[in-house]
Amino acid sequence: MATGSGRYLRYILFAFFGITILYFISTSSLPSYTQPLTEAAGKLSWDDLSKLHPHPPPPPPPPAPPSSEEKPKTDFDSIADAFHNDPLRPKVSNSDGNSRLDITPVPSTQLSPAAPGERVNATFVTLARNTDLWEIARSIRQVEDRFNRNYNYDWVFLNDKPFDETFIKVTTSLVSGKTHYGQIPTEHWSFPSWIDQKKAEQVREDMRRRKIIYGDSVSYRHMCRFESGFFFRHPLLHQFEYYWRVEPSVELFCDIHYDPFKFMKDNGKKYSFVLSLYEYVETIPTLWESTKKFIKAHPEHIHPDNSMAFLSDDGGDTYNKCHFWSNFEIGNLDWLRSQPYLDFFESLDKDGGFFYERWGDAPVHSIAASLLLPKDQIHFFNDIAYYHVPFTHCPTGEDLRLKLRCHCNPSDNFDWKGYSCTSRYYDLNKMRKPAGWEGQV
Ligand SMILES: Nc1nc2c(ncn2[C@@H]2O[C@H](COP(=O)(O)OP(=O)(O)O)[C@@H](O)[C@H]2O)c(=O)[nH]1
Ligand SMILES: [Mg+2]
Repeated sequence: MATGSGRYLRYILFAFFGITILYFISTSSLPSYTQPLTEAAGKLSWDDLSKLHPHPPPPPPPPAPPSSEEKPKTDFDSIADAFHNDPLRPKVSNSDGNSRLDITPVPSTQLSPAAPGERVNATFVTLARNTDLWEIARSIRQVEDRFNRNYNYDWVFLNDKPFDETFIKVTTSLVSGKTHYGQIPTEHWSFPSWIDQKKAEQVREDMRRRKIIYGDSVSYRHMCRFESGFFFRHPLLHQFEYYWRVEPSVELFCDIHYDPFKFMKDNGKKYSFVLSLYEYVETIPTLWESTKKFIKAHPEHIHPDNSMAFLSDDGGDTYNKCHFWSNFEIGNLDWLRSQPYLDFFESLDKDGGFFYERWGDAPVHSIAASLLLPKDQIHFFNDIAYYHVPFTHCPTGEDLRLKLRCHCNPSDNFDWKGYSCTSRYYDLNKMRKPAGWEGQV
């Protein structure tokens, strides 16, 4: 019996001892949880918490005043505080009903404040396939970061097929202006009735054997013809006066510190370029013959102050193959829609060289600009630094490059190299080349 009651007493002592330890553990850990929760919750009131929590705990004691030894707040702390206190940040609950903070910052809908001042009636324009999505995404991001995030111009996308949902979703998210998506009508992307299909096929086969770049491609020819004669007639472009063409995988290396559309309009410019070079002669053997035929048929369209000296070294007898590289261009749509340009395109189109050879839109636009426009309506943008494989335009002049935060290597600049026609453009316009050009020849 004595042994039995002793054992009983031991059980009671053990139980008492265990309960006491548990009490100390639980009470000593409580304050360190409640304190940070109220700080971190910021604008979350206890009323809010009680709505989230079915059985709210009692309100915690007020926080102790900071001691004099408390560490002063660093900048990082105040950034973190501002972040935690952001009233726009969503406060969410765990599946168990406990409140917690979502630590993912909320994206802002406003990328950057818009630059003050008027906008021109202008748009970016891109011809692309759905498969070009990630390459055009890179280009858009560069154009937006360097310029358009502050100007919010629209962007027109054109395709010979319908754009898919992903293309539309991603590009819409990248462009700060409005986006428009259009399908090209079949008659602007097909063989015209007067083209001999057999002859065109033989040409492609011959060019394939001679390994001429894109020589065997039907779609590339439709693309060149469309860019030469039809993109500016697409209904989505009717409302605009200026366009800026952007291709997939291009790069912009410097900040654009003003609105090039406004520059074009204010200065009466109709066409502009950043790179120029010689065309691959195998793709245009009879383009100049066709051009001469047009000059004869429409002398009234040739401007007296033209840039024939850019195209020809013998007063127009032969073509030197110089052209502005049209994967970048900022231009006036009304000029392309004007009678002189339309007559020029129609005359070339009837001769069939888009299919019987492989005429590119770059020499077509360049010949038109050089013959139909006065010299002072063509502009060279030295300050827009640009890359399209394989050529770079990196502004000449260190001062300019530093001010514009350029990241191109000046030694990559193509402007003054032997295969560029930009020196010729400077000479015929009697322009002084930028300081330092001799070092880049
Ligand atoms: N929708 C569509 N766009 C095309 C097609 N072929 C080329 N493009 C676009 O036309 C432009 C020029 O084509 P690209 O491949 O860059 O030619 P490159 O710069 O001459 O080598 C780019 O904007 C392409 O996305 C095509 O078959 N369909
Ligand atoms: Mg390209």
